[in-house]
Amino acid sequence: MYKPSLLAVLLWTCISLSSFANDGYKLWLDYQPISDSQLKSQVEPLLGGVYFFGENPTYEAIRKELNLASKSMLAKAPVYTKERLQNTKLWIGTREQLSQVLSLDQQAQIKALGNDGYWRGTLELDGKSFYAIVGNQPVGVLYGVYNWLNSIQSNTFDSSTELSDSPKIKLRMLNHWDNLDRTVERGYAGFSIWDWHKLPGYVDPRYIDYARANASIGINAVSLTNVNANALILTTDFMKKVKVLADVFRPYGIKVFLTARFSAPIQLDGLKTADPLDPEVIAFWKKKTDEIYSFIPDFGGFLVKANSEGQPGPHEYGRNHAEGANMLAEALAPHNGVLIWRAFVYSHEDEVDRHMQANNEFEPLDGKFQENVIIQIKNGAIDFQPREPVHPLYGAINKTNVGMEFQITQEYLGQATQLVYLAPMWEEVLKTKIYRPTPESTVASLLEGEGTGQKLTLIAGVSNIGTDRNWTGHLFAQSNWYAFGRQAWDPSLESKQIADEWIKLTFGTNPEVLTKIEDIMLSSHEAAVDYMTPLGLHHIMGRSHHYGPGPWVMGGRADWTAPYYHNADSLGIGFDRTTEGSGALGQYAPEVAKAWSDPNQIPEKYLLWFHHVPWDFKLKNGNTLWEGIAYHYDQGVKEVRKMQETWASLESEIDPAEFDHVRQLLEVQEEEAEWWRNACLLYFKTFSKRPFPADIEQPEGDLEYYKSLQFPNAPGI
Ligand code: BDP
Repeated sequence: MYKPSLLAVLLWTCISLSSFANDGYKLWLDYQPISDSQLKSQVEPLLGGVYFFGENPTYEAIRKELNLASKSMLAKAPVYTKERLQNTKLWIGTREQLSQVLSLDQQAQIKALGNDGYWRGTLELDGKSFYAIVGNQPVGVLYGVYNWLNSIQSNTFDSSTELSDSPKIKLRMLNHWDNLDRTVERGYAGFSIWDWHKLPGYVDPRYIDYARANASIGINAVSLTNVNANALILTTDFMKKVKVLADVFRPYGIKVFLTARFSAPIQLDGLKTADPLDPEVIAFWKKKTDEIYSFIPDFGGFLVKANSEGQPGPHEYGRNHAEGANMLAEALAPHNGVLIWRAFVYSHEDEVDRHMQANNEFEPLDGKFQENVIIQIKNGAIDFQPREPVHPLYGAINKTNVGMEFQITQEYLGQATQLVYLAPMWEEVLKTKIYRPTPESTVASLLEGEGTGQKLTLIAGVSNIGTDRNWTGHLFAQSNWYAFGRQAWDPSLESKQIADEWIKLTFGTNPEVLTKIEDIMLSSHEAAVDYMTPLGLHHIMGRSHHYGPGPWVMGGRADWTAPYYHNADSLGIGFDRTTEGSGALGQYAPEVAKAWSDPNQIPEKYLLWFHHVPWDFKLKNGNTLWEGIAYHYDQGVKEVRKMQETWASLESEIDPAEFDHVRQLLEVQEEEAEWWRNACLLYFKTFSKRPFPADIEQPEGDLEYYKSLQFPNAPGI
């Protein structure tokens, strides 16, 4: 008789345990078995009689999703019926397809929801009731189905309640900063998921899972390549590869965009110039664009970074951004394509405060861009800092389409080792009052086109996705992808509500787990700001890789050094952007400029962003500025320890693999938070020459040691 050795038994145990472990691959689409009997009694009959009104590739995608969900939630496949009335319970179709069974009122209500909207609820016909998921277009139906599945997973589904929703923003877009060699600029989750070498022949199933994940949260556009662009993506060989991705994404309602390198006419066709007014250049882009559309008839358009950080652009030829953008927009217009032009434009040759340069470039051009151009503006004027006041370009231009650029990848927010839930930061930006173009305007209302009538609306996020098994490196970084999609769909959503949704989908519906994880997530951003850049400090990260603290970073171009931003000296610290300083505050609406010009009135979180303040300046709570800085750094570390404790208390409730993954990373985060606190406080003390408050954990270590640290393997450069 075969007797297994101890080793074999151990191995087997490991294998079977690991097959239960959750590696995070399924994201928030990990359809758990339904344990609640009441919920099951509602869902089971519906999936036992599904009827589709018609056929198309998106319905095929829905069918695949229902198969997956049903097998996992109910341990059986759904039953699809061919006859509308017999044995059917769940109806899926468009408003037009269901027009015979919807009342005129219902049809009008659904029509008003637009292309991507959906309605779900119960319909009565011939004394029988049916649950229906209806959209104006198949993609709206898809969103409705995902919303329905989401409600089942979070145990909120109730067939007697009608529900409808539609997005407030037209383009909800991921910007990948993926290079053609599969490295990812500012990528902390492995390599690019676009396997250019194996495309077009091999379609990695991951592309489909990526599309499912995006569609489930309403993302409907992706730019595949880095904004620091490589012209080769525009060659015919690459178009064939991109076409395959576009074909995979189409049923999921996702359009593909590419980044266009402004000098491509020179690099690809050997032209002598890339001058946007040159007839040969114009002809090049027209031909190139027509060729792309011959492969991808619904190609979204181009995303362009020009004349910034060394990228080529119209300035080389004495042309402005509008001339550059409009030339490309004209090539796209006959195909209904969109040209997204980034406002992240600054130059070290310009002596003016970097904060002001984008406004200086773009305000005079307001109204001069073609209708199919969107100016994509980062949330703040410097660069995705842990906390950044809103970009003054919002509201300053209002005769041009504007769109938001957030950064989901955590370049400045802990990269792959830190748990930082970003939705509260985005919510803060979206809700900021900007008073232009109307006295009520907020960033969100402007993005939605209120007050400007802007039709082409956009919220983009720089992707945090890579080849890591769990897609985003840190399990909790998945919540940022999720939250981005939700906020882009509806910028008025609260970050707490989104956290709730994600937690239920990821960890289940146990209320204790929910409350604890919510605490961790909702405190995480403020904690990171505290231990990195409190009170409006900014851009004091390590050189180039931006990993860890580097308030001492000097040398090279001034606007890439830390002292350019913190200006610490024996008197005080901060960047004076008042009229006595750079004057950047004058670029905001007068209401904002006035309130923020006074160091005693400005919200303290932005104090050092706009003011150079003496070390003994009195904060609202009576502490001096120096004490306040020290308390914030200390508080940040304490918050991370609290997060660790809360997580530890959840051990019995969380999948062991997930639990341990997060536990280990929180340990790293604690060390990194301490490092930030120690290094920054020791460094700033060399200027303030004041003691640390006695009741904080005293910063340890030697400043010279912190300065000497090198990270040649830091990812994402
Ligand atoms: C900065 C990044 C850099 C990007 C740049 C951009 O450090 O890698 O190329 O933004 O947005 O945050 O273009």
